Amino acid sequence: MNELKITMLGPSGVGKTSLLTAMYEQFESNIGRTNLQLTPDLESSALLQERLAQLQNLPDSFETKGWMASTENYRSFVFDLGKKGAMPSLRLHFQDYPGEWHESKSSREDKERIDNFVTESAAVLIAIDTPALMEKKGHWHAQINRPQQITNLFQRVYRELESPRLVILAPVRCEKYLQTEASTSKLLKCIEEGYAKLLELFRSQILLPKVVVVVTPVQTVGSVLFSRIEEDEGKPLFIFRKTSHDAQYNPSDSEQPLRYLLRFLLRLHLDQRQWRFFNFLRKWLDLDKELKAAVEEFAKGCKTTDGFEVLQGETWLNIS
Ligand SMILES: Nc1nc2c(ncn2[C@@H]2O[C@H](COP(=O)(O)OP(=O)(O)OP(=O)(O)O)[C@@H](O)[C@H]2O)c(=O)[nH]1
Ligand SMILES: [Mg+2]
Repeated sequence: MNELKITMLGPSGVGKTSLLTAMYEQFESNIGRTNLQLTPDLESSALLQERLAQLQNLPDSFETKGWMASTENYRSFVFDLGKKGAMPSLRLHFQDYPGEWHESKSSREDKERIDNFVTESAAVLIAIDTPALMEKKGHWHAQINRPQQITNLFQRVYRELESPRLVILAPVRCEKYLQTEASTSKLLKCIEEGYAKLLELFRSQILLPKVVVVVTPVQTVGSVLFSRIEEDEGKPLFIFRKTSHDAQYNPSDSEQPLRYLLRFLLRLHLDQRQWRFFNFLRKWLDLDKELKAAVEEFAKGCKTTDGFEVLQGETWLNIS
């Protein structure tokens, strides 16, 4: 089966694995009407179940620390996409590594592996710890989200790109900032500022025609709001609170990155140009009109308001 790789990019603890979990979970619960099925392989399925249980059972008040050592090893999550009850036609391979690999203390090999993941990926999802970006005028942003290092990574990897690529900026833990229109536009403004150099690189003459950049704020839990930052020996603890003791797990828009991904792939399929990287996509949906219609229906649900924005490369998302 043809396989496409996607990298979950971001330092330790920003929420890569939770984002992936929520994305799959909401795909499953939102997809009801469409004739699509996303099936995790054995290993991925077990891990997703455990991570989902964690997200569903967060305590009333808890903290996250951007500086904690990862407890996870490199994992890849494999999903097969197809019609319900039919043989799948495309394998999506999400590479989810421990964010620790970005740190100076990690080995050169580990750092190189991240570059290699991005090199071979059709799409990259950058998980952004939103409170670190927004609170205290972004005081903790550099330390926790490492935007400069991420920019450097793309400077190394996105050279002489042969085919288009999709970059999704996914602010997570952003419940608090999506409450009003004013705070939502502030979130977008802070992303443009906090990732100014990265976005400038993508907007450069050579990359602009090839790189699609979208912002998709994802509420992986929904019922938890950022409350405050406490400092412990100069290190930040981000304290979160449930909106009420019995507030239920209530994720919102977590499947949106997948909708954008499929929209991009459908567009490449329709394009019919020869891209070495995506050659197999030209035939992907030719034999199965129903699958094509299902992918199209799902892709049409990409949001473009309430904090969602296509920053560049709109033509690569045009499927009409
Ligand atoms: N407030 C809040 N906390 C979350 C949310 N999602 C995840 N968390 C917490 O953040 C912690 C870290 O998230 P992970 O998804 O494991 O982060 P990661 O980027 O995969 O980290 P590494 O695997 O170490 O690189 C989790 O253990 C959760 O408790 C969310 O939507 N809101
Ligand atoms: Mg992880």
